[in-house]
Amino acid sequence: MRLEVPLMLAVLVGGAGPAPPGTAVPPYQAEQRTHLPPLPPVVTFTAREYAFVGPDSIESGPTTFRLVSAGHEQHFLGLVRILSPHTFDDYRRILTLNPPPPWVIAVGGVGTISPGGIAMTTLDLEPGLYVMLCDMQDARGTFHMMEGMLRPLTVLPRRNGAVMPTPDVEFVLTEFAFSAPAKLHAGPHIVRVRNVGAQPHMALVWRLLPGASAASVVHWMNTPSDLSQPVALVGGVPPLAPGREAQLLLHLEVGHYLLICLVDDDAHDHKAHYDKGMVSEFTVESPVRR
Ligand SMILES: [Cu+2]
Repeated sequence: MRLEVPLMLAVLVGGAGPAPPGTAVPPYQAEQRTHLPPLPPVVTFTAREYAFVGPDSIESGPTTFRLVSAGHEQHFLGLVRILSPHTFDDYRRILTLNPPPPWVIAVGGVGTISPGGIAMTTLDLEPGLYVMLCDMQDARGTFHMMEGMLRPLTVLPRRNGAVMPTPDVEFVLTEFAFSAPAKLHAGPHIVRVRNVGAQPHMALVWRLLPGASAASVVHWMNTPSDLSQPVALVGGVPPLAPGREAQLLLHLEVGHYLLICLVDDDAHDHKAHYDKGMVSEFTVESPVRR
């Protein structure tokens, strides 16, 4: 499945940033400046085997991370903050530590997308050092982050002045459940995703292929020999530390979807959160009213 850029965001991409001196300001930009608070800038990262292509630094404040999958494998963009005085090299040394030390804070990112897909998440980031990573595995079982999909991102002290857009939907994450609407209308949505629990959680969005259900997806997840992927991956929010939030920009088509959390319960038995209840189905219906 390919996500189209919502109309609102298409306008935003075209209108982001000030015009160079001496050039005419398009009418919609002038209108945005006088009547609306600035929307978050959109920063594009392209994922391929095995690298993220995109800027090394961004301004602080609300920013929309747009992940474009240009490869032939599934990728995501996980984002963690590294607290000072720790460095990127410090993080490399503890990459496989589970759970990570307290100076590593999961701040979300853009959830896994199928090859050719595009997904977007808006995050309000404080200045500091961050790391982007993808820990999907290749056909030999090697994590993508060991093959190049691991790089620092600096969030500068200078703020971009943007404000978070007003969401129309909310997904709330806790141990071990999603609180989310059972039905949504097709089309663009801004979803506020909040972790109110005591553990990190994620909210990946998977579209169920015909015949699949939450139960059949969990069975597939727990059966490594089953290679029938019954879902299309349309993004979502990778792990978010307790108390953090993100905004998901979804352009939903009619169909059946799952929210799923793949985090392990490291505080207890190391079982996956989806095995403890963090899998939730929702239906997307046509917005046409009869
Ligand atoms: Cu969880």
